[in-house]
Amino acid sequence: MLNGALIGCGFFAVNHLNAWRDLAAEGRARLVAICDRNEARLAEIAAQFGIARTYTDAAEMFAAEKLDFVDIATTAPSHRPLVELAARHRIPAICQKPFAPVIEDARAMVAACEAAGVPLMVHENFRWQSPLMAVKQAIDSGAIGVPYWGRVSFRSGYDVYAGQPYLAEGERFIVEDLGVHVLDTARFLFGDVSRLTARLQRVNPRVRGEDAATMLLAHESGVTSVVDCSYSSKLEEELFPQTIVEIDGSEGSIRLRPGYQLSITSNGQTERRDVAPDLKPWAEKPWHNVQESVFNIQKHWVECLAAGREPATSGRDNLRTFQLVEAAYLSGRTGETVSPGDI
Ligand code: NAD
Ligand code: 89Y
Repeated sequence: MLNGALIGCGFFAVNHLNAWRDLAAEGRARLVAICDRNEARLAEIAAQFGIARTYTDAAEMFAAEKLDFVDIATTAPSHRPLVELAARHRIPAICQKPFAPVIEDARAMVAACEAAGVPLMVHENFRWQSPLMAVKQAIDSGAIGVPYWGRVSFRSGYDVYAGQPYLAEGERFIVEDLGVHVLDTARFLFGDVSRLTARLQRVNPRVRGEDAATMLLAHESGVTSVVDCSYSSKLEEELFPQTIVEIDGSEGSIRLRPGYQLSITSNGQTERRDVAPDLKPWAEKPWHNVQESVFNIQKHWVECLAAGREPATSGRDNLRTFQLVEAAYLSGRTGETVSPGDI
């Protein structure tokens, strides 16, 4: 059983706490301490999850606790100081997305953890959603031959600002917050990207940053993909937080449709499957897809720590997804096509 601590007990951290509780029940890892600089919130979460050791200061917690890992679930501006603090204490760290406000901070965190010899994983959980893992398995099975085209799409009108008011306030919004997941999913499915072109739009006047993005990606594998996301889509059927996927290959096609319906067409035959995620006892629709992926990524972290393996979404890996985010903002500003590798 690994002993961990959680820093940041806000809106999304409740999912981490529930997933850690499930992993503790499996005898894998448990939270022994939590930290939040908001005392009232800290007390509320401590009572809800029965965690006795609480701190308002992360440095005090590192000094007092004997930890196998730390899970950082604060928003991006605090990630670098907290990850560097963990590195100074030689404690393996998970860091929520977006990894950092700018790529220089992300590179500094990766360097600090490498210098300290400690694992670092970004909580980039969308590729741990079971429907998206089923799509990846379908590609890897060879059923559609060689993929040459894809679309990874997330379009919604869900009121994300109610739970996460800071999303409406930043200069950057949808690419940094949500597009990062969709771009990472495109990398997961089709591999690294050599060229990216983006068009960014702000549709909702109450939001400061862009709330719609359309991106065209040239993957090194030869796949051309379209990655699009929007929080200004007033649809007949609200799909939050589903990612819709279309893939065409030399011998067939894959479609992940609304309602988690997967179809794989191969040599003229179509196999249809319901790949809806599990509804964990603590999960709540429509978030259950994301909530299941939180459990999956935390379990992956525990397995990687035990085996001394690099996590799939290590800090180093996430730098390549971060380059896509920066490339999208650069392309959106200049209208030019950008090579993410040059960023
Ligand atoms: P939040 O503002 O509700 O919670 C953040 C908490 O961290 C607050 O309670 C705050 O007091 C605390 N905090 C901040 N700095 C701290 C510090 N230095 N020391 C101790 N406590 C500190 O934010 P949230 O909505 O829970 O989002 C947290 C992160 O989770 C964001 O980066 C967000 O993008 C991410 N998120 C991820 C997903 C996902 O699917 N991966 C979904 C939603 C949110
Ligand atoms: O913050 C975002 C995330 O990571 O997933 C969905 C979200 O909560 C709102 O865009």
